[in-house]
Amino acid sequence: MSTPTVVLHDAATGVTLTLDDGVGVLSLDQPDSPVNTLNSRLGPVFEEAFDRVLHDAAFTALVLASGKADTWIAGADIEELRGLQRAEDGAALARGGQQLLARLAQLPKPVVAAINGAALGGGLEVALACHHRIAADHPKTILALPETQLGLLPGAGGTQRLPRIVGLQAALDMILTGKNIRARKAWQMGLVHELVHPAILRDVAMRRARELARGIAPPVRKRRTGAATVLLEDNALGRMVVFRQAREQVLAKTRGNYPGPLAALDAVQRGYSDGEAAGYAAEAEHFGQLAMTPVCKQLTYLFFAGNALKKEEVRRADGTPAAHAPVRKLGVIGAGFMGAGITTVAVQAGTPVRLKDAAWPRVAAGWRAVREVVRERLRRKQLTRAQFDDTMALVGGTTDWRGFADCDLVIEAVFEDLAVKHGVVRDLEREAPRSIIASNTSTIPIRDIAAAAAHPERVLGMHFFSPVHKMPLLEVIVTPQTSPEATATAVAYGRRLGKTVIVVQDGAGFYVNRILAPYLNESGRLLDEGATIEAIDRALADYGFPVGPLTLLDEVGLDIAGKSGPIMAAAFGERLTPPATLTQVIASGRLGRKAKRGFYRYDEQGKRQGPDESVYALAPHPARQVVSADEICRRTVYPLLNEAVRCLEDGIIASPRDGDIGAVYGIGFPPFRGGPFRTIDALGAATLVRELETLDTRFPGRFTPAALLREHAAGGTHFHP
Ligand code: 3H9
Repeated sequence: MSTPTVVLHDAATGVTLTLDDGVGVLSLDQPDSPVNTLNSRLGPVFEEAFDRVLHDAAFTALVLASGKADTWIAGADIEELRGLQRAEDGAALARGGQQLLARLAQLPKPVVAAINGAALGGGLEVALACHHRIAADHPKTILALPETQLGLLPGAGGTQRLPRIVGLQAALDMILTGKNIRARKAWQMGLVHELVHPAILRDVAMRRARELARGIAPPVRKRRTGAATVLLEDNALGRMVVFRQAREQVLAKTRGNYPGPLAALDAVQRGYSDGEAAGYAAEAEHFGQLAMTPVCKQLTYLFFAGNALKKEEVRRADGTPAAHAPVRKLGVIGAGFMGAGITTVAVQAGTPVRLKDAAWPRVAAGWRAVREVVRERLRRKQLTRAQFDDTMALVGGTTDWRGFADCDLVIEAVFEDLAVKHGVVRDLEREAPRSIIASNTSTIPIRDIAAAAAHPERVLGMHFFSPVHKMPLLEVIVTPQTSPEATATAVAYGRRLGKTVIVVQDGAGFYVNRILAPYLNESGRLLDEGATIEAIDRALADYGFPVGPLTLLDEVGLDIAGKSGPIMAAAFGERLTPPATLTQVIASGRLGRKAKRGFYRYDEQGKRQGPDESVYALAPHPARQVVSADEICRRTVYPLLNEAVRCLEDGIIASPRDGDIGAVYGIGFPPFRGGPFRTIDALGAATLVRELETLDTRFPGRFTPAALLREHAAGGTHFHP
């Protein structure tokens, strides 16, 4: 066996072509980057490598590999896409990518992709152009076309190649949702031909390349297609049905706010109706146009803002980074909905948890709630049976303080009552003397809770959102006394749980609930004034929220939401005082979905029926009238934006970026708008001030523009440079 010889190496791009016993290995290991991305410098280097393989008879086949441990190729360099100035440039970039991959696909020698990690966007498009795909069976191997999540569409042939490989419906599902496909699923759906242990990926890829070069057919798993799929996908009429349904689903889901999926659908359809060349042309045209849209700009902003936040260090007053301690064992007090949710994400991250409640039946209910979520992952084959058992073995239930002495962090999720929380703090300082004490309160100021502590420097808030295993945000709330080390530990641990963490200063409602308060209150006032439940929810879902505010209240639970009203009113007076109907609805005993009675009616199974019109009898004016969607959005969203600025002004949030991320990840503020501060920048601070002043004239006291907003309006400046 000969030793591999390096035929080409380009240090700037990290591309190396070696020749190993007749097989070329083209590997990418981008310097100074944790991932491989596709940038414009790569094109000419790849071209040169393809030429060598094509013209040099010593190469009988080619293997494409990544030099990174966990990613194959993470797609086009988003930073470079952000720099595109004109739609024509975007379209040209896409055409360039298509042509390069067409060359790869047309190489007359077999090309094998050895996929050992994330193959995303343009990365997956490279793999799709290869003749044979082998994936490492590892959790880090994910395949996806996430471009629509960035406001784009796959621009390097993905809309044309994927349907022909996995079938139309499976391809549309991937392209329109951008969802991640794990290695095993990719193999089952025919997206990759083989699945192998990561340790032998390279060897199998080399062997397969040699066999293919000798004309030996590889073992191929045949994609199973049911009769219904054949009926729908193998003829023009069936495909028309598929495209129509997909379009309806996209419109129902995006409400027309995201142009990417519709453009992708058009490109796929053109490929079928007018031929592949037309499909490729449509793909490139759309790519260029989408890259220029505000939606794309906001979504890419969120991508980079989220990444920057992930890496930000907690600093001491002198500017030096604060060290964080490892959380080797976690205590959770209170096995209710939130306590069980926190336990779930902690054990899934491998942390042993002591879960304490006052009585065994409550502990057992908490344990069952954890098991339910973990078992769902087993059912979906995201965990093996052994992993499931290992995860559940990390949950230790208790009704006393045994096992707390060596906890590094304890999160309390007990009843929202200050006296009860004080008792917990005192007990914890005795029983878990070296632990950081975190409260999951959503309403009580942390400094009030810390007042009972002998060591307030170890007390902070960790505000998780419900359901904990699904909601991506964590607010870490600090008081002036919280030590930077305690903060750093809570932040690092939150990140380990997979959460996006913002650090906020203490204050009623912290950040997320504070900006939510005027939004929810105003929807209640609109109800008082005669707007219908559907009109309010529809207007704000159309604006881009995942659900309308009254649906949100039903989902969260009216009792839970009702708790913050008096606290916000006490802290901020008239501006954030809840309106009559909200208070009445809560007082009438409606708890929302969990009690099958709220703003909506629910059947016995808890399935939502129509709005509950008997709510109107609780309003000061029971008669209903038409209120325009525009009025509803201005009344609810503008005070939310104004309150976000007040939070910045008051130092609750550290930056507009944190305010944007907190709102998008915490309450589902429409991502395509980039967050409250990006929305203000797009609207113009001066316009918002004018709008708020008009509203303030109609409803004195609730819409007074924040001073900082006025400053930006006067200076014509933006929150984001
Ligand atoms: C596309 O492909 C268009 C094509 O169809 C058509 C072309 C013609 N670009 O997230 P991490 C950086 S559109 C630039 O912390 P993880 C990231 O910013 C693209 N930078 O790691 C960060 O930088 P820094 C479609 C990128 O392990 C660092 O890498 N692709 C890109 O948690 C580490 O990232 C996507 O949308 C990129 N494409 O997750 C995939 N990818 O250290 C986006 C990563 O300076 N990427 N970076 O802050 C991801 O989803 C995750 O980064 C990934 C790794 C799963 C890969």
